[in-house]
Amino acid sequence: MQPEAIELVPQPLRCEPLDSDPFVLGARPAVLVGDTPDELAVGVLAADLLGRLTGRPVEVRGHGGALRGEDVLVFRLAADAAVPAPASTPAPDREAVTAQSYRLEVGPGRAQVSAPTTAGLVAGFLTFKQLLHAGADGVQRVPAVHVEDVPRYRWRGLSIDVARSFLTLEELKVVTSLMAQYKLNMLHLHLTDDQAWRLEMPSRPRLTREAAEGAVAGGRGGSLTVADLRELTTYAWARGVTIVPEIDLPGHINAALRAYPDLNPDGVAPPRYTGIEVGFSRLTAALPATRGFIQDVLGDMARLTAGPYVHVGGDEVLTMERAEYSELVGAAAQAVRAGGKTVVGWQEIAQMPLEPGTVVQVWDTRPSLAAVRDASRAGARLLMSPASRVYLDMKYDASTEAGLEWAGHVEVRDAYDWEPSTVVEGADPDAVIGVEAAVWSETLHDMDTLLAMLLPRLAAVAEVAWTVPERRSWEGFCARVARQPEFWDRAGFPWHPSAQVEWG
Ligand code: TNX
Repeated sequence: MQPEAIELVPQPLRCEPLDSDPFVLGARPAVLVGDTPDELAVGVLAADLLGRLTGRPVEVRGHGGALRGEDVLVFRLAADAAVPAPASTPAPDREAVTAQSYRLEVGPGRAQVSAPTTAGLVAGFLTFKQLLHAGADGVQRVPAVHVEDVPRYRWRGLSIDVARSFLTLEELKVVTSLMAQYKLNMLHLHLTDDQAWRLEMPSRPRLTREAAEGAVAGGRGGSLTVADLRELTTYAWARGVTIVPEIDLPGHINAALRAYPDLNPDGVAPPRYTGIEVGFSRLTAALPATRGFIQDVLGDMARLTAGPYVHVGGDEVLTMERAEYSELVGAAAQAVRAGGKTVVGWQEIAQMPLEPGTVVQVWDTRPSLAAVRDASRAGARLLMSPASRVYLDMKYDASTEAGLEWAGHVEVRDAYDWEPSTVVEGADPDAVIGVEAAVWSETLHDMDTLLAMLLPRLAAVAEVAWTVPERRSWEGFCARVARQPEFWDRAGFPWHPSAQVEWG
């Protein structure tokens, strides 16, 4: 029997079609797992998805629990299943990346995912799911295959701006499962901006009481409760995704200035802002209320987030001297560290002294990046989000209805054909922690518009972040991504039929 073409996005490290019969998702599939709660969680996720595909409930049992005639999907948590990190993985992340690796072995009657961690098991299952296609007879099959896979970068992110226009908890879950489909593992939530404050802060209840309903004109208001964040965190965890919350300061802060008038030099709350200009609002270091505010909200944020990172923003403060900027961002960073978390900030924070390990998110490649280069040599990590490549709120071309154009048009090939380690000239390649796409919502006010901006470009960025350079090619990506609309259409996701890809 002719081995079928294996079309995966992102492309795995190694993938060998086997010359045997496929795995058939027949009348009696079952999921078998080891006896840890984590394995059970992955098993339940898998059984749920397979159950939806087959229209019948799928049982989860222990490893010895297969019944005769069942087609089994087996999950095995095992240290010896680890696939070593590739040579192009930055040295500090070798271990973290290996922990996300998996092996997948598919043949008739049995498919097995083995991995050293739950995150690896989830990644392996999502590969299995991508390989599952319905034949002309309507039966779902996975070709016989052996996959050994490990990501290049530990941080494969998507940043979502819920501040300019809100997304509900349920919508954020949809985004999270789409991320997981492409093995993206960091969901960055831009929770605050001039227009609104979107997350309940226990120490500062006025933020969401007074400033949650704002939005860009035409956008949506709303906010997440602490319980919502907890629910999203669990949902994301089960799919291998960690949440990175951002509280943006000392600029992009008009919403907070409205809720707490004592943050304004004249003590007067400014009006609601619904425009799309940036850089006009600011905290003021000399005011007595400012320090306490920073400590309260970043202390809350460090406590509320389950993941290891808190993003403090720091971008586009156009009206502040460097000393005051350093004082305010320094206070934010200190509050994050006091809460036991690692600081992330936009590239502007590289102009001040940083603790080693701080993550600097590169977004604007027009100005000199000498300060970012120097920070990387002094121990900062770099997260690559060059706007001209991965700002997925940029129009594909002049005919795209929604979207901005300040960083140019970003076609699928632009999002695909670039190398993260050369974005910042002279930076230490070992400093690169990963890649993150971003969607800003000034012009994206509903899920359908957002999804058509993400698809197919999110798949392109995911491959940049996951796949080693020697396994990547634009032609290869085109051939593989052309099969993805099957999933998008089944989920009812709108997508952009870019003319750069020959859709099957
Ligand atoms: C730049 S990226 C911004 C955002 C805008 C975005 C629009 C960054 C750190 N700041 O405030 O929403 O451009 O593309």
